[in-house]
Amino acid sequence: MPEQTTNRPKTPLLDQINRPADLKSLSDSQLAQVANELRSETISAVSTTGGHLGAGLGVVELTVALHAVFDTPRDKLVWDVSHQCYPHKILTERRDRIRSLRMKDGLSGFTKRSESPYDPFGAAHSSTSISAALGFSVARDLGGVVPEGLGDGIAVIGDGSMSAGMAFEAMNNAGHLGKRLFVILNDNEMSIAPPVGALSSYLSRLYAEEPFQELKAAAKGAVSLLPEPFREGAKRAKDMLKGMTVGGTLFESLGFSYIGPIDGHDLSQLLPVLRTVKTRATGPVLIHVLTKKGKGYAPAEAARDKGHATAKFDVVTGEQKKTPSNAPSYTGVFGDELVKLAAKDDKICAVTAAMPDGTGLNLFAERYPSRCFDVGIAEQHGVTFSAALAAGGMKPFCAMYSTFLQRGYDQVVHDVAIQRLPVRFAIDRAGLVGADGATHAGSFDVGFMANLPGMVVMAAADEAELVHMVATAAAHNDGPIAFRYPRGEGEGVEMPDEPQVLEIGKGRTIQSGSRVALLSFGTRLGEVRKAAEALSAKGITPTIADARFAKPLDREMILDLATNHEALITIEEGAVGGFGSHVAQLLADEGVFDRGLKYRSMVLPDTFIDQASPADMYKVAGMDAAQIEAKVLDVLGVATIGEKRA
Ligand SMILES: Cc1ncc(C[n+]2csc(CCOP(=O)(O)OP(=O)(O)O)c2C)c(N)n1
Repeated sequence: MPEQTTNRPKTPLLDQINRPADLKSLSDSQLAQVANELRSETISAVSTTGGHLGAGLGVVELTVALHAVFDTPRDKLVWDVSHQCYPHKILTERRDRIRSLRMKDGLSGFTKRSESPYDPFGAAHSSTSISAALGFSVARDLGGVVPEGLGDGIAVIGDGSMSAGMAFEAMNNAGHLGKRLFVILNDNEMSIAPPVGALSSYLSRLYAEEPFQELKAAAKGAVSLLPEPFREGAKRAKDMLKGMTVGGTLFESLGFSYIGPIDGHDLSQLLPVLRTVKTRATGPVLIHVLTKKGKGYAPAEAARDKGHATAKFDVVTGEQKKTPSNAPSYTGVFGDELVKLAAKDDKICAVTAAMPDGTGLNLFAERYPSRCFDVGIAEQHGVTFSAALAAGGMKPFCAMYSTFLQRGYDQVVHDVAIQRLPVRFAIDRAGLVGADGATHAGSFDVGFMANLPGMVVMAAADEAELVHMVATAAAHNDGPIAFRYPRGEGEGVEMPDEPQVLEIGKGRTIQSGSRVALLSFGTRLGEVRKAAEALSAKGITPTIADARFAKPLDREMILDLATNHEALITIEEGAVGGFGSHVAQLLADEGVFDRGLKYRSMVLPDTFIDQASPADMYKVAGMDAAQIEAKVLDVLGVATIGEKRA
């Protein structure tokens, strides 16, 4: 683990805090000092690991206040998305490992139940925290038993994540159940990109309106939750209440008591409010906290994304240490190609769910703002919206990460596939993604897309192939079509002058050989080529084919490979149930196994692989060049013969 001890910030008080209980004996001013030191420690740690910086810096005071007032891990503190959990990890017995964040065998960049009892619920996808906190509250009331005990359910959720349907489903249910539950709305007016939509404007209005003056009128609202001195009119209380909106908010209509907005960087506001609600609340309470993403670190505050995600960086200058790239990123290639096609076809439009930069649609949004839709963190809506755009004669590209598309699966089935609507799914972050770990791995999309009748499923083997697939998707009007491509940079191949519309369901032969055929689907092709080179040196020249399509399969090519080789091995960056399973089904149906073909399918193992570099993760998965080579030797019995001779 890279341990750099120089340039560490001085943190005398934080050094005495090993667990949240240690905060209980500190005065409020000492807690403020802990918060300052915690901020420095977070910046220092992330400078050596990279990761989510801005969100954590925005909740430093909130983290200290929550841990000082509530009794974790008995009280269940659930961080939404949990990309803001680094300060929480530092306070909850993990400071000694904080510089291993997101690395192989290190701490996860998200909360994780298996990592600590202080992480009662794992996350990484957004908008689950209110459901989870409510579940804990109900389990407590029903007599559920867990080792740390069951106290209060507390959800901390960002304004971006609050815009998702699931958060409102949970609010609706919580308001109905009326159980004691705390929802902290961490409103920093940022998602990854600036937040979009009506909810965001609504939240801004909540604090842009005239300060609330009439204490009397507030009496029946949240003020009844405040401690006596507040109601008696202590000056501070009055000042606080002046800025608060009480009564009549959307949240109150949903059955929550609403308190706020309060300054989330001011412990003298956070601590009394949290202490009060802890003492007095009987039902669901929403505390609206205003924070600044990236707070307290100028380079993060100044960044376009407020330091949402960063590479390792120099703490003094804020300069990120990025390795120069040799090839364009797949995301960029997709974004560029779509812009080019849209110039020639005004029916092409694009949909992203809060990831304009991550999906490369920022380029499209700049050029064709009226045809680009950031729907917020709302994958379900994004898919159905795309379906109706297609039904309305448009050519929508619904660009989502594989892992987030999972959220919109029923919509893919029910709204897109059953109605045979030509939505083009651009599936980014296919396969193992590295530091974000299992929650972000794009492992399942081939399985869940290719089993749908009428869905065309492609995977790009390199960036030139991706160009062709974008064009193929644009030209495909008969039904839905999906193409997947990984995170990161391409192979550095020559780019085509003109994109080619591929024939649906046709693969391509890369090299002809004998005995064994390696049938690749997606970007493992590079490793397959390396394996083939190593095998050539051993006198084995495999045939290599790029399937291009998992649905429909190139039956002719696959059956031909099966007939003319002793062994056939498929390889893909996905879980069981994907491309290889479809090939196996074809071979079984055609009776190929009856004739003795040796068939192997290389897929991700039946485990969730923890974070590491993508290369390390593929090694764990058994899918790098050396492992492909070993598989070939094994299936041909070469290793066994070698062993027998020895
Ligand atoms: C379902 C889902 N879609 C997309 C994302 C990607 N994502 C991670 S954080 C984030 C922004 C969250 O914004 P907000 O809740 O306001 O938190 P902040 O980062 O501003 O603290 C997004 C879109 C995700 N984690 N989950």
